[in-house]
Amino acid sequence: MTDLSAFPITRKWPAQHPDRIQLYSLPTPNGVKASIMLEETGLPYEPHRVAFDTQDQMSAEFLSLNPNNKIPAILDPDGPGGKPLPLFESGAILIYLAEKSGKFIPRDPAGRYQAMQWVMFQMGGIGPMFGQVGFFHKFAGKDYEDKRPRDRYVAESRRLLGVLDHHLEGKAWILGDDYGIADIATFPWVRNLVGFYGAGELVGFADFANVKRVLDAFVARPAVQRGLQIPAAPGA
Ligand SMILES: N[C@@H](CCC(=O)N[C@@H](CS)C(=O)NCC(=O)O)C(=O)O
Repeated sequence: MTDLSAFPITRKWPAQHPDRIQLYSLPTPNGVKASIMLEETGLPYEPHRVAFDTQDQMSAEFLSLNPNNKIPAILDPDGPGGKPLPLFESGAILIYLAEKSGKFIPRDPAGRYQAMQWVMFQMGGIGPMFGQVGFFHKFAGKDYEDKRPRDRYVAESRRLLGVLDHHLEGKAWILGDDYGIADIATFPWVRNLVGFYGAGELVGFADFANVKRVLDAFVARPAVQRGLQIPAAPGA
């Protein structure tokens, strides 16, 4: 039987199945990247809910795994060399799970770098910029009188959507015919921008028909539908 007791995070979120990948998350645009990937690969895992309303992400147990107090994070009891591997940052988690499962990343080296390039594009551009649109359009920043910060992030988000839209012309997925980690990184954020943040009109989403087409295909995948609900809310 696998023993994860050396990891303090398992004291707050005990592992019922310590032989499975432990997922610490919440269904946010970064969190669902990990749950969707786990659902897509079929790797056995056990989800644990990190509740923001009770500041679980600031607890000593969570910080022992991710000192950056952000979800998602995982603990794989069977990491490289058969040793447990704790891991945070959703981009690193996607790459790790793709390599572990041998799925959703091209086998050829050039294709692998293309996948990483688009994951980095999401991590460094789409996520941070769309997140700022959320702050200035939906959350506390919407009450700021000065609209210049909001407009700057809207313009940059629109520019990024244009880059993605142009790239997706004639393609089923970001890497062409094959669905993979670049899509799993990117489309939860696009969905969130036009859905939860309600910023579709603000960024002129109707101008990006290719992005809309691929978003619809992404959301229609059964594993995506499941991953968007994981970890489930209490009582759900
Ligand atoms: N770069 C990180 C960002 C993760 C992130 O920002 N997570 C948010 C939810 S989407 C979070 O945990 N926020 C909690 C907090 O800031 O206290 C990643 O991609 O994993």
